Amino acid sequence: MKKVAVIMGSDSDLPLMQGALDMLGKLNIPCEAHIYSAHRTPDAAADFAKNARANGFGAIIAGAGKAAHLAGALAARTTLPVIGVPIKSSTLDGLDALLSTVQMPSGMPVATVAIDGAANAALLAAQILAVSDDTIAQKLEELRARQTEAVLLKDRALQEQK
Ligand code: RP5
Repeated sequence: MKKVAVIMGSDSDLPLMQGALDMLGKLNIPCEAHIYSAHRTPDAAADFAKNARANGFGAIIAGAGKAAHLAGALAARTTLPVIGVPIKSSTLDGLDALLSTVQMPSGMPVATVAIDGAANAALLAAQILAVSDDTIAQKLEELRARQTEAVLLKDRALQEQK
């Protein structure tokens, strides 16, 4: 099975990015987490991205805050799908990170999820791998079914309050 990389710009991003790691764990998808910064460790970030496909990764999740260029910097050095997570870690409430992550030039896509959307990034990575992996596809179906059931249970509880 292909691995998913979860890269974050700082250790201060870990509490938020843990949401992606937890979701990948729930789906039994092997993953590796690293702290690499587009600005503070540009060479390490570039080396990771350049070698990611050869090292068995199928998708990269990149979370960063402020001037969040990490996802774009990784995407520039690999043709693996890169999913950006803009992180709310500044006085601008994450809008800075959202724009820095999502506004990629044409020819260089980053699939950007919502501000702080780490769990959704993991789900999207799983859905990408599931295109050619039936085990992950099955796990995703099961997760969706549980999610549906949980919402319907809440609806039933609401109806009983009336
Ligand atoms: C970004 O700056 C990081 O991704 C983090 O969200 C933010 C603050 O980093 P620290 O100063 O806490 O290391 O590069």
